[in-house]
Amino acid sequence: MKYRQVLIVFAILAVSTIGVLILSSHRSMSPSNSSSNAAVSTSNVTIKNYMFSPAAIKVKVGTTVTWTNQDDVNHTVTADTTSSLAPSSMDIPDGQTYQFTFQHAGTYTYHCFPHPYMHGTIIVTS
Ligand SMILES: [Cu+2]
Repeated sequence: MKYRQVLIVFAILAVSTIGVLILSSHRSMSPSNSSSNAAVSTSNVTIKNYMFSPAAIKVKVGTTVTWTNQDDVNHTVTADTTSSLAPSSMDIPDGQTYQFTFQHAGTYTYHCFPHPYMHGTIIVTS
């Protein structure tokens, strides 16, 4: 009877130890998984190889974001929704920059007018 109780306690300990190990391994995996999708805290976006990099950034209200074109073709920063509160550049030639100051919190998605497959997102928080 005593031996059986010890066995049961041992079994419970073993199961809970395995459970903790599984949980902790999942927890250690999640940061690397989420960071690949998460918006980067920066106010600088590089345009290179027909991509906005980082594609998704996050800034505080009042931040001026600078886009720098490093391709030898013109790109634009054109908000998906037309609004005076959202960025809308003219052509940005190679080596030139465009700046926009975000005055309102929100999520701003944008693209490049000549290359609509180029996409970017700015998450502005108060
Ligand atoms: Cu472009």
